[in-house]
Amino acid sequence: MSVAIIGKPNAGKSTLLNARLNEERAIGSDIAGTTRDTIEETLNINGVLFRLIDTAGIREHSKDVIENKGIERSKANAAKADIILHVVDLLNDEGEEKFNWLHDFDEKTITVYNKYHPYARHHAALQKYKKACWQ
Ligand SMILES: Nc1nc2c(ncn2[C@@H]2O[C@H](COP(=O)(O)OP(=O)(O)OP(=O)(O)O)[C@@H](O)[C@H]2O)c(=O)[nH]1
Ligand SMILES: [Mg+2]
Repeated sequence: MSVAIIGKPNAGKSTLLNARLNEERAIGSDIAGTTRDTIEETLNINGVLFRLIDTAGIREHSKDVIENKGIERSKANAAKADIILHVVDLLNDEGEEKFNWLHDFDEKTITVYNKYHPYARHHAALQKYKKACWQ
């Protein structure tokens, strides 16, 4: 079962991968665009093998050639994965809107609301996603 972890730069994708693997497999940092290429690892959860794919953060208007190649790979991996984890940064991403192209994969997409912090309740993004967070 392949699982593509996708989202905007800095959303916490690599951190999520590392947390699930319990090791620092991918470099995570507060510099947007840290992951340039995809990183794959297998994870066995109760006998079910998952192939976790950490991807380059997706932004629509990058002028960086290498970053754009990474973004193309992110989208390609999302398209062919069995499951998409769409990581959303609640702390910093005020105007989060789902990527338009991601709607094609709604039935296999799980949104992961990341960076939830109680002290940030005033954030617009958190208000918007409050229902989803607490349901
Ligand atoms: N406060 C907070 N910070 C987090 C959380 N998850 C990740 N971070 C931080 O967010 C920053 C970005 O994390 P990464 O995992 O590198 O993000 P990414 O989505 O892989 O970023 P790119 O590779 O650039 O696309 C790092 O400084 C992490 O420590 C969280 O749940 N809460
Ligand atoms: Mg990363």
